[in-house]
Amino acid sequence: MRILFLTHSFNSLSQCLFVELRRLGHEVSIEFDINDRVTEEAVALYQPDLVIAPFLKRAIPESVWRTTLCWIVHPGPVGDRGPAALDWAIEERAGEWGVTVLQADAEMDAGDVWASVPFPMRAASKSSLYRREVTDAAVRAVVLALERLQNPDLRPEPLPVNPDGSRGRWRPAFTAAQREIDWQRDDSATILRRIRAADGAPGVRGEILGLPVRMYNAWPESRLRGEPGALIATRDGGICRATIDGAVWITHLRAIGGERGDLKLPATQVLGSERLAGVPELTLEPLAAPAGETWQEIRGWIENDVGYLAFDFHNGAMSTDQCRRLWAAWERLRQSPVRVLVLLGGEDFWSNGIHLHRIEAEDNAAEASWDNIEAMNDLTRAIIETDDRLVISALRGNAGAGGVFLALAADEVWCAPGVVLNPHYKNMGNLYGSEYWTYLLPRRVGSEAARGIVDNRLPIGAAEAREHGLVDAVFGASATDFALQVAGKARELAASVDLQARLDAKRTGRRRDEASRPLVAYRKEEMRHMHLNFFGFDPSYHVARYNFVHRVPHSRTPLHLALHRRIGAANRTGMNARNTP
Ligand code: COA
Ligand code: THG
Repeated sequence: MRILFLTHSFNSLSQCLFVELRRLGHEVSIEFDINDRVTEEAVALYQPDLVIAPFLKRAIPESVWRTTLCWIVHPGPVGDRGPAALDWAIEERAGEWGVTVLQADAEMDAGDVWASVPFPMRAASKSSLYRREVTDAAVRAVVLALERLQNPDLRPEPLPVNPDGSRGRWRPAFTAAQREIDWQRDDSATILRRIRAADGAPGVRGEILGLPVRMYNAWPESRLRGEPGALIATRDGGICRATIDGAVWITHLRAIGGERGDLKLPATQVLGSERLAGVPELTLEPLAAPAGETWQEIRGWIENDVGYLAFDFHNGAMSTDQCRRLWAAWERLRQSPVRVLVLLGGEDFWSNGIHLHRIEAEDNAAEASWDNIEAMNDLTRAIIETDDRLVISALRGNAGAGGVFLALAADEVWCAPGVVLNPHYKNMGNLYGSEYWTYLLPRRVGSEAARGIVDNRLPIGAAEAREHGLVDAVFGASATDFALQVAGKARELAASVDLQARLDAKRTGRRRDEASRPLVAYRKEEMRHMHLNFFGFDPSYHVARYNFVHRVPHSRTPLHLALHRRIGAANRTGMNARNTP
């Protein structure tokens, strides 16, 4: 089928659906929801069999849904309606939730139901649920709906009508007052729930040490105590705030009304050292198991002769200091005698490369970008040059840009089934990219495929990545199942009789590569390009970064996504756009 995605942005859910539908043989083109006229134009150009709205905040115009079948992917069970479905599910402590594919009509989210897939709720933030459970269920629901569409005997079900004639249950957006926290009254569980229901956006408003802020990314703390509302500790940029029955960690804040008001930054950076004077920094040794529940960004451990390093950086973004800390943890882990090391990344993201928000907050963004890339490169090199251990990257979540190449620095890359990779930099203002990608990508896929991957700028699903040789193995029924199986497979590797032979071969291979072209030469050449991107005349990267971190709405759909606009252009010039990426 010819499917048009009408979407607010090409977010993780739309990307996952995109790779899965293309895998099923459908052609998918994308149009950002800019205004009704542009939407009508896209539909006229492409004449899709079906419009799918994976992530849409506005109404599809009647001119479109009357003439073309349109499906809304709603992150709620059958009957649930409105713009804040997950916020309500978290706040009301739903035990089970779901994703429903509804047909768009005049009344928002009240159209006939094509499919619905349930999932068990987890104590996690809205964005984490969205990226994992909701995305998995959305793919399954759309696939079910497509099966139903192929079968003329199966038609969609209308929503049940209420006694007053309305359909389903409409629930409005949350107000700021509904999200408010009373630190003298609310217990830790309530506070966690409030912040999680508002995470990644819009955050919970409040005041900390006199500064009006929005709070993000909260984690339980089971040991520290203090006066309710007081800040009792800091750690790696996060703050620990006492509650009436314990304490919680809050890792990120946005200052309200500040000069750089809408940047989401580590809490301690937003509050500043003056306000935080007297609050102790409670560092944690990354390889020591923490006592009780707490927040720890980098955690390493050894189990069954395998060393593991998990790094759960918020949104997968890795600032200069986070890269340095991770590198230090890596070196610590290397001091142990284990011969298999597994890089686990985070639960939601493996890594998304340099930290664009932190860079944006610096006075000299070009210098900050340069430093961050150098730190990513140092870390990547340390992994590539680890020639006495077998290194595995195990991707439980998505990776983008430099984060993908960091993963490719390992000897083997394993991937959970729903993972989406974006192994390219060009979407960020035509960045050339570093992290030794010019060594690591052709080494895996060959130079021609490498060029295709970076030029196409499209997301790549786990299965396709496996076919390209970008990753070595995809297994497990889900990300959770994958994580369970990783331990078993790593343990097998550590116990395998040919481990020593593999390590010998690795060392020989690395020496051969180094002799043919040293790593430093790759880095130097990449950084020559990066210098132009950061310090040169063309400001594209700085503009793209500004738009990204400030969430500037799209004003057009890029042509690499809008197939229909390429076809339009090709028809006019007599070219065949479908075959020209
Ligand atoms: N630096 C800082 N923040 C980043 C980031 C990065 N490299 N990558 C992602 N984020 C943040 C986003 O700002 C967003 O923040 P918020 O929700 O807390 O406001 C959050 O991660 C999620 O990203 P978003 O695009 O909203 O949702 P998604 O998970 O559905 O989409 C991607 C994922 C990969 C499409 C998208 O995050 C992306 O393009 N990232 C940029 C990758 C990049 O260019 N990295 C650096 C270049 S070297
Ligand atoms: N039919 C048509 N178009 C649609 C839907 C539909 N477009 C997408 C939509 N479903 C997805 N669901 C919603 C439901 C409600 C709202 C937005 C998307 C909503 N928006 C508020 C507004 O527009 O004023 C803003 C809410 C907010 O603050 O976030 O109420 O079924 N044709």
